[in-house]
Amino acid sequence: MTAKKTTKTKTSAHKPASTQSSSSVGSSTKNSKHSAELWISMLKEMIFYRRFEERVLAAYTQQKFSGFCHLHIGQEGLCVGLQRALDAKDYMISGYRSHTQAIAKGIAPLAVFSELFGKASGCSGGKGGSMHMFSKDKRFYGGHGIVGGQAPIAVGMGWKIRYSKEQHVVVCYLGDAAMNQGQVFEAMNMAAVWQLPVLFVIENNLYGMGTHIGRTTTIGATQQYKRALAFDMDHSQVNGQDVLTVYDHMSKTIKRVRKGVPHLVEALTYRYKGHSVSDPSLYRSKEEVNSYKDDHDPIKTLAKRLQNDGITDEDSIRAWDKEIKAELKSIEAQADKAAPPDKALAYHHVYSQ
Ligand SMILES: Cc1ncc(C[n+]2csc(CCOP(=O)(O)OP(=O)(O)O)c2C)c(N)n1
Ligand SMILES: [Mg+2]
Repeated sequence: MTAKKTTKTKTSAHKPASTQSSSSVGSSTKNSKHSAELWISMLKEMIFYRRFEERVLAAYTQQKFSGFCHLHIGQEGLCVGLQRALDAKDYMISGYRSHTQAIAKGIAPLAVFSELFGKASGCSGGKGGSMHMFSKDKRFYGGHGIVGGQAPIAVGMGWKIRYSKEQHVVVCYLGDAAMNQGQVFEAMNMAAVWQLPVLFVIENNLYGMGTHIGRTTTIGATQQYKRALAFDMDHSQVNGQDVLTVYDHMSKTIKRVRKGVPHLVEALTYRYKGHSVSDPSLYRSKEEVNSYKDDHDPIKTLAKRLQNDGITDEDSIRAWDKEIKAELKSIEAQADKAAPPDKALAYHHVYSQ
C-alpha cells in the first residue's frame, strides 16, 4: 500500500462577485511553461462546448427531442482544464450534466447529439439520452441520474486499475449536492482505505436542484473539500472558472493520484441556466447570475487574458466562433437525419450485451 500523506493545496478560489473586486482576467499566460497554441486550443474548445449546449437548448425548445436535459453552460473551464491533464486511457464517470464532459473525453460531438435525438448512431445507441452518455472505448462510463450513484462505481473502477496493475486514474465528477449522499462517503472511505487512484471532483456550482448548498451543509458552502478530512484524504480547492489554473492544478494533483493516492478536489464554478432546461431558476437573483457571467466567465476570462498578452485578438475569436457555429449546425442536421434504433433491439443492452 502506498504511504499516505495528506496535502491541502488551496488555490485562488473565486468568490461571489459581491465580495470580490472588479472583473478578473485570471492567471497569466506570461512566463507560463505552456505554449500559446495550447491556450488557444483551450479557448476554442470552451467556445465549442458553450455553443454546443446553446444548440442543444435551442433543439429542445423546438421540441426536436424530449426527456430530461441538463446543460453545463458556465462550467466549461473545469471540463477543459481537467481533461487536458489526463491521459486518453484514464477513466471517467459523471452525473447527468455531462454532454460536454463526454465530448472532452473523446466521444464525437455527433455521437452525443445523436444520442440526445435518440438515434441508433448515438453513443449509447439512442437508448440513453441526455443523462446517459457512455463509451467503453473512450473510457467514459456515464452519465448517471442518481445523485452520487457514480461514486461507488468509480471506486470499483479504481480497484480494477489497482488489481490489473494499470497506471491509470479514475475521475469521478460529483455535484455539490452529492456531498450529502451516504454512498459517496462509503465510496470515499473505501478509496482512502485501499489507496485507490480515484480523483473525486466536486463541481461546486453552489446549487442542488433549487437549493443553495449553504442551506444543506454546516461546513460552509464553498468548503466542500473539507469532506475529505473525515477520511484523512488528500484534498484541495481550485477556481473552476480559470482554465489555466485548473489545468496546472489538476496536472500536479493527478501525478499523485496516479501513484495510488486518492484525492478530493472542490472546483468552484457556477451554472448559468436552470437546473434542467425546464427550471426558471426563481431561487436566485438575476444580479447573482449576471455577476458570474460578467466577472467569472471562463471563456471571457481566458479570451481577455490572451488578448492582453497579445496572443490573439477579437477578430480571430469572432472568426473561430463563426466556424464553430457552422460546424455545430451541420452536426445537428446530421443527427436529425440519422436513423432511430431498431425496434427488434429494444431489449438489447438491458443486462450483459
Ligand atoms: C439519490 C437522489 N436523490 C435526489 C435526486 C433528485 N435530484 C436530481 S438532481 C438533484 C440536485 C443535484 O445537484 P448537484 O449534485 O449539485 O448537481 P448539479 O445539478 O448542480 O450539477 C437532485 C436532488 C436524485 N436524482 N437522486
Ligand atoms: Mg450543484
